[in-house]
Amino acid sequence: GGDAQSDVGGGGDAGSAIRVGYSQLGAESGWRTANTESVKENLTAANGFDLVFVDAQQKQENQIKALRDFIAQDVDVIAFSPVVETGWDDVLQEAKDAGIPVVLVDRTVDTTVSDPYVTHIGSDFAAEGKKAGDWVAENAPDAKIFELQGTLGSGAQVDREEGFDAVVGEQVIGKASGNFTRAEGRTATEAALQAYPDMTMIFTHNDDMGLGAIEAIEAAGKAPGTDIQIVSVDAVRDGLQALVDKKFNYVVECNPAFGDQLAELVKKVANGEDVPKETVVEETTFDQTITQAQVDARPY
Ligand code: GZL
Repeated sequence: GGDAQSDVGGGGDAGSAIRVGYSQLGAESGWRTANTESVKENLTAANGFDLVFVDAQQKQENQIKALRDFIAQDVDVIAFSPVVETGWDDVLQEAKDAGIPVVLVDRTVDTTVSDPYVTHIGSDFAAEGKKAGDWVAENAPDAKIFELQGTLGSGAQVDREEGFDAVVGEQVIGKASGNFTRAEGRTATEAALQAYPDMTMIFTHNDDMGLGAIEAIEAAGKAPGTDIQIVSVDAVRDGLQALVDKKFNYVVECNPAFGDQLAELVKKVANGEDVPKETVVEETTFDQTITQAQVDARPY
């Protein structure tokens, strides 16, 4: 009775491994590789999982194909981090019709399917954008800001932009996407330096694009962190190193290392136990008071 999501489970009974189909969106950033490591370190055979892990190289059609393969294999649980928010209606309905519970990881979906997933674990991206905006309002109220956006249409991009712009949107003089990668962050910044010569700050939706921006700013003979300040999100080690080196000015942490919490959630889902609809991972912020020792101690 009920729809598939309300009587989830029927998955791993006691003893047999829980078969998890996991669609990871790509390996585009330091954050993503740390997230993949955390998932693989926790959803192990020793922990009772049989993990089928598929990387989509940031292509939605690859993720949809992977999800359909998981449905065909009748896995116990599907987990995925959607590269963009929309375009999942058909495959989410197919998973629901197949009675396979879906666990949403990291990024978010915008779908017409009712009750499309059992639980979501990830960051509050709007809160991350707000934290960055609050720092700018406090420390650089006259900054002319270029916003270097993540993958257009991804939950992380949409919500970080919303959170940031709600605080200091009137200081934003231009926006362009660098697709969360270092290389595209560099090319987008090269163009922005031409288009917005009066720019004094870049708000980048992740560290990798910010590191590309540093390359472009230095190639243009300017000093990142002073001529052009940089506010970033993620706090992977390379981003925090840029902060110690005074090339970044402020970094909002986005924590990828929630594989342990994910493993617990998946176990409960497979066993038909109640789980919270939402698990927001803990994360903080960093400024230039950070020490080299703190950076060296970071696990990723
Ligand atoms: C955020 C995650 C984002 C990171 C980027 O949870 O989806 O995707 O901020 C990554 O580094 O590419």
